[in-house]
Amino acid sequence: MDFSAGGLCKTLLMFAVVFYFTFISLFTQYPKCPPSDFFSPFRQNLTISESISTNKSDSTPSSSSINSPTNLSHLVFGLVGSEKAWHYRKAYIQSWWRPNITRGFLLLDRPPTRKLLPWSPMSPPYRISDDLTKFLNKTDVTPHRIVNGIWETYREDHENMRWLVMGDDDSIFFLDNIIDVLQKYDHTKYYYIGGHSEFVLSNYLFSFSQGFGGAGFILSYPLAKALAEDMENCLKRYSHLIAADQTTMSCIADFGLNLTPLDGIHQLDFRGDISGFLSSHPKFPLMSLHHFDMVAPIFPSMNRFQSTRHLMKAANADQSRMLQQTICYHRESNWSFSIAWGYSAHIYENIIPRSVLQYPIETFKTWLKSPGPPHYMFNTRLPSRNPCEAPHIFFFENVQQTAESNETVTSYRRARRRGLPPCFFSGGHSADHISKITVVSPMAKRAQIDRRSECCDVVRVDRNKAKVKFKECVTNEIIA
Ligand SMILES: *[C@@H]1O[C@H](CO)[C@@H](O)[C@H](O)[C@H]1NC(C)=O
Ligand SMILES: *[C@@H]1O[C@H](CO)[C@@H](O)[C@H](O)[C@H]1NC(C)=O
Ligand SMILES: *[C@@H]1O[C@H](CO)[C@@H](O)[C@H](O)[C@H]1NC(C)=O
Ligand SMILES: *[C@@H]1O[C@H](CO)[C@@H](O)[C@H](O)[C@H]1NC(C)=O
Ligand SMILES: *[C@@H]1O[C@H](CO)[C@@H](O)[C@H](O)[C@H]1NC(C)=O
Ligand SMILES: *[C@@H]1O[C@H](CO)[C@@H](O)[C@H](O)[C@H]1NC(C)=O
Ligand SMILES: CC(=O)N[C@H]1CO[C@H](CO)[C@@H](O)[C@@H]1O
Repeated sequence: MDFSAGGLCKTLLMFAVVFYFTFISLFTQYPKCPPSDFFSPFRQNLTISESISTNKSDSTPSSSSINSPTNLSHLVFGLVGSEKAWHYRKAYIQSWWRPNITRGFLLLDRPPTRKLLPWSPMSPPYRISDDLTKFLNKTDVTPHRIVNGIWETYREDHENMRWLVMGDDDSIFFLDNIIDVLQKYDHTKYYYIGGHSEFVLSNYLFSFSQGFGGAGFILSYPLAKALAEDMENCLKRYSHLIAADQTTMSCIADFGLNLTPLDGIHQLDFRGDISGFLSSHPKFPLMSLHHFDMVAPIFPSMNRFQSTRHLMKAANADQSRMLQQTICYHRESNWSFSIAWGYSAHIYENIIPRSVLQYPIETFKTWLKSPGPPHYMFNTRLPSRNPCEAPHIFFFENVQQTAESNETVTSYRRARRRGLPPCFFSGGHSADHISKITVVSPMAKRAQIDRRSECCDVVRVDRNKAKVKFKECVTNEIIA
């Protein structure tokens, strides 16, 4: 959801009005609703799902398939787009969509023009969204169309669906990680999984309780069904709201549910160079990235689409390590290495603790003009020209996997000269001569996705190269 910086005051005002009406309507309407009417469908369906999940001894085929591990066939995607933008945004979706394997639909506002036909088999199949103008008696129904996408996707395909994933036509999803994360949740229970905005003000203006739709949000089957079947009421109930994600959140809240926010789902409400953010990703599997149109290309000397495809090269080799920050030290020269696997590698000419390196360097700008800090939902480091604080920066170049050695080797190439003298405080060991870093990691995907980071050793530093090897941390190993 975009709104211009100039319109901030107007937006604030609008939201004040919207919240006022929401507040009023909450307190005037709901007491009139017979409570049984309002909650009984929810209760009833909860009971059904509970009985399924608790009756584990039941060995009918339907029950065993309910307990089998979640895989890609259980996910259905609803991607809301527009015909106009699809001409170029299809490149984002095609970078991760697996034709004939990923289930789901692209929901377009109008039929594709001849230029898009015949429809590419590499794209998700498309459907044309319902016209809601008569139903809502409104001319601009864009936010409602987005919400109604939940129903439109559900009605097309929900057989054996466990999770409904809603996103935009420029949402980039990391399917293997999404599956790994969802396997930890019971799909027969009610779940509304999503992500906050990184920009504090976006959460404040829209809601801290909503999943931002561009980053993608995920509904478990019972919730998707309940919401889809209640869609007409939902749209009517909140027809005064002007933001889709807020409408979705409001309707879900009425089922008694709150957001489960996850750290791997990224709206990317930034402007400019987001390399600092991507280089200090939180310790959580990367699930989605959004707003690639709004930020600078993430790799130097590549455009946005090339950058997306390049990032996916690493993701296709090993999603479990994607962007995961791994830190180790080279004592002989007092250097710190910080690797954001598949994206970047940094060398600092100083020993800097992990507690500091976990903060992104603020290479990016705020999404909107922000009156003052806090701008972000995390701490940042300011870019520095101090040779003891400024990293040498390398970007992902290549990935290779060799079955004999069971290893994945990624390489990272220096982006530009740092243009600073060495850090004298730590011994004056310049890293200017390093032009490439290779990182060796196990080929097996990392299973312990939500606990500690991996450890690493700097195994070699020679004339122009450095080599880093990942390993599991020894019990209670201190990375310092
Ligand atoms: C659980 O399974 C048993 C037998 O398999 C069945 O008799 C019982 O009704 C089931 N309970 C529920 C709550 O479905
Ligand atoms: C996914 O799980 C279902 C069982 O729910 C199974 O029938 C199917 O073969 C699995 N698909 C893959 C690709 O593993
Ligand atoms: C998808 O499946 C259809 C029919 O089974 C086939 O004709 C088509 O070539 C497949 N597309 C891709 C990209 O594999
Ligand atoms: C539709 O909206 C217009 C203007 O807001 C109003 O005059 C008209 O009565 C509405 N029609 C219906 C059917 O609600
Ligand atoms: C590769 O790794 C897998 C699992 O980590 C292991 O089972 C296999 O024996 C390894 N193969 C070689 C050649 O080391
Ligand atoms: C590392 O830096 C410390 C000061 O922080 C210094 O005392 C030490 O001699 C340096 N080690 C090397 C090998 O330069
Ligand atoms: C809200 C909701 O989805 N309610 C459904 C619960 O399940 C019954 C059937 O058992 C449906 O009729 C309700 O619509």
